[in-house]
Amino acid sequence: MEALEEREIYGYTFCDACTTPFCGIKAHVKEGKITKIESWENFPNGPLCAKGYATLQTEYSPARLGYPLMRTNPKGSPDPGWIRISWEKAYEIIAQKLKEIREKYGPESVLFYVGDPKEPRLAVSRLASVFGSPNYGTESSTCYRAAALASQLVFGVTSAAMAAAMGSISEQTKSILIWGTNPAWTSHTLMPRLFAAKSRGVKFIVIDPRRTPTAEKLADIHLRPRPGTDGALALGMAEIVIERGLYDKNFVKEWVYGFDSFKDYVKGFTPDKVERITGVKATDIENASMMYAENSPGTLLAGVSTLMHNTNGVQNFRAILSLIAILGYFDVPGGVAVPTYPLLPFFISGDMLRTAEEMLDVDFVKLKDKIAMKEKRVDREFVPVWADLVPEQIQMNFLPEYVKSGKIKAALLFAANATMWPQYREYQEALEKLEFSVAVDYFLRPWTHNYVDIVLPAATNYERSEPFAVFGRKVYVRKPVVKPYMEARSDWQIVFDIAVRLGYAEDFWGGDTKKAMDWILEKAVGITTDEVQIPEGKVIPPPGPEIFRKYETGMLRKDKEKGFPTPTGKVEIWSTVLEKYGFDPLPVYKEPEESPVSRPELAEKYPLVLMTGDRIPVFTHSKHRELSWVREIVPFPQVNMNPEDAAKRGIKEGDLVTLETLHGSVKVKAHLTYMLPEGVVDLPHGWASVPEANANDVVGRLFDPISGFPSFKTGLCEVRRGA
Ligand SMILES: Nc1nc2c(c(=O)[nH]1)N[C@H]1C(S)=C(S)[C@@H](COP(=O)(O)OP(=O)(O)OC[C@H]3O[C@@H](n4cnc5c(=O)[nH]c(N)nc54)[C@H](O)[C@@H]3O)O[C@H]1N2
Ligand SMILES: Nc1nc2c(c(=O)[nH]1)N[C@H]1C(S)=C(S)[C@@H](COP(=O)(O)OP(=O)(O)OC[C@H]3O[C@@H](n4cnc5c(=O)[nH]c(N)nc54)[C@H](O)[C@@H]3O)O[C@H]1N2
Ligand SMILES: [Mo]
Repeated sequence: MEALEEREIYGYTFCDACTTPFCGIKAHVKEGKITKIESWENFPNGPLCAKGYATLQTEYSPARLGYPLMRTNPKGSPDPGWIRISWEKAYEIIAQKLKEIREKYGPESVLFYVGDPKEPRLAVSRLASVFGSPNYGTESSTCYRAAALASQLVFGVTSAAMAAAMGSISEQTKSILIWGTNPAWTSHTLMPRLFAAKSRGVKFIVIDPRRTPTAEKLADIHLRPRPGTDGALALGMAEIVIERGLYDKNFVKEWVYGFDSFKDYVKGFTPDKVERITGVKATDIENASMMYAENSPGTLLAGVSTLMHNTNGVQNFRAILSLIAILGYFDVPGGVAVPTYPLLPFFISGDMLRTAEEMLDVDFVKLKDKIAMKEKRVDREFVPVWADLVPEQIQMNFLPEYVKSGKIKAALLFAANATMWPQYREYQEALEKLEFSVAVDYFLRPWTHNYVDIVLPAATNYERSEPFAVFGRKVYVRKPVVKPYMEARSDWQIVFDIAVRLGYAEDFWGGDTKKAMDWILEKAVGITTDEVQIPEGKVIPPPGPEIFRKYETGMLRKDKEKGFPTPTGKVEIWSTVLEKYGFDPLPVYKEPEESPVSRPELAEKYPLVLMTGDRIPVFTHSKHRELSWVREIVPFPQVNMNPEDAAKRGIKEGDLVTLETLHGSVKVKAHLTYMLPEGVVDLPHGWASVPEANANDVVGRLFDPISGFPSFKTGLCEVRRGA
């Protein structure tokens, strides 16, 4: 009896403040209301942070969307004239419109999209496939996936990027290169592992222009390059390592394709030359390279989105991965290791790919169907490498072009924020031009929803059960902790309901989302959700011990041959794939399209280098601004700048300033801090709710031609006092 009472009092769910199911929440529930939340004990991730606790304010926010809304004024009107409609009416309109548009323009003219909140992804991706549209996209068009693409090009698998994102650290690790990431503020649950490594004597090299808490607490050596020059720095480190004979000669001889050309190329990146490019002292580059090579094995923890936020991102990251490769740090104990038995592996055409969500199941999203439809992808003419190597999603950055050319006519948008893109007004216009669009969210967000036809209310992480969570070899499920707010429904349920009305009942388990989750789990690990206890979770024992150097035993290739799943079977520092597409096959360094070096005349007017979107600890992107528990901590938008730069411009702490680039301007307060080096400023993103401070007004639409990623981190700007 006691146990039963316990279950009535506590509910367990995954926090959704970040992206995927991340930390665990234990909710105290009384008479159907949550009275208090705390960390779920023994959950693999935690404890809860300020954002996590603030999810309780989301739950009970009076601003939440409670029922479906439909516009009554035409698009373009300042007021959409929202009226309440029933779910039945909403579904009827959606199904009818989608059928009409499919009839008229073909199924590929409908875009399916999920933003950074990743929980709806599997369901939405499946619906796109069943509907017959390969045009399913996500926010990964600016995040993680380009680093995974770089890893595919070098190693044939995405896993090096995944390892670099999650931190592949073990007892054998002797050095850690933290490159372009600040986990103290963005992945706090990693910090205990990093501090433990530090106390074991592991050496830390941090590469970040800013003096972050991560660098201050951990770095033995902190290099502060000009943003976007990381490729040159990696090539310079490779030059030192090769010149001094510190690389892994056996590995290179046996497994690296293009080493001689690479060796010749890096000769142009001597420490002095790299100092001139990056601004990092030659001796510091030498010391860092020696430390990383001599404390072997080393691993990598990298800003897998940040480092890609410039026009040469894929090649820069390939240069970093090439350094890892020649040092022999790939897939060795303590190095950048690939998990041997990922719970839900993602096998396709010989590559062991793994998506950001860990739980993406190939069959569930019908990846084969997407590949069969790939000629109908709208991104092919813009980013052919991405279109061929990223089978599960299209590149979203060219949405304005897709709509202008008439290829995309309608959109189903889950957790979308139109202002996350550079020059976001063009994306708002694109949405406005569509014949039909639907958005699903917790809140009415005018900056996105003013441009769509119907808005549907999503149930929160306290109110839904889908999806389950996977950590390593552990599976967790949850049950709704409380009833949904008003008429809100879970994202998965909304997808399934729409699918049933489109005539896909059979493909969507008659609308039963639990049966769908059971199907995935059963197929992957032979259990159903009912077999996973709450809160204990379920360990699925691995079939054997971890195996390293999998390329030696044929474990990386579908044909079971030794080697890597690349065209040459080797680590491709010289990429035969890029060569085929007409790109430089070596990981060449190119200046950002707008930099003091590439555009000196522009730098005269805009002398400061601009990074946008360095994360704020208490917000995730555009979220949480409405929650007083965290908004009190960071109440208004500000630009962070070095006090010397400020003094030259007569700017004092708290002054209202205008930050201007070639592409636009914003008005924010100045915060003076030695965290920033001289000549570099940092403008946080996500202030959609303060329109005159939206970072994506000042970022230009300049893209990496391989991945299509925007240059969020490498602009040129000027800051002046006053509005
Ligand atoms: N200038 C600049 N721009 C950037 C970046 C940068 O560094 N600089 N970073 C880029 C990166 S890496 C990323 S990942 C993107 C992120 O950008 P987005 O993907 O746009 O993420 P959010 O701003 O969090 O928007 C999420 C929306 O989903 C809603 N939502 C939250 N949870 C749920 C849910 O479970 N279901 C539903 N239906 N809705 C939900 C929220 O209310 C919000 O409106 O921004 C990119 N944009
Ligand atoms: N609190 C919070 N946490 C988050 C998020 C959030 O919005 N808020 N967003 C989540 C998401 S989607 C993402 S993608 C991750 C991002 O995770 P991180 O990459 O850790 O996020 P950033 O704060 O952008 O940190 C990047 C660091 O790189 C530095 N940097 C910027 N440009 C360059 C460059 O060109 N070269 C080098 N070497 N360094 C550079 C910045 O100074 C900054 O300290 O965070 C996730 N976690
Ligand atoms: Mo991201």
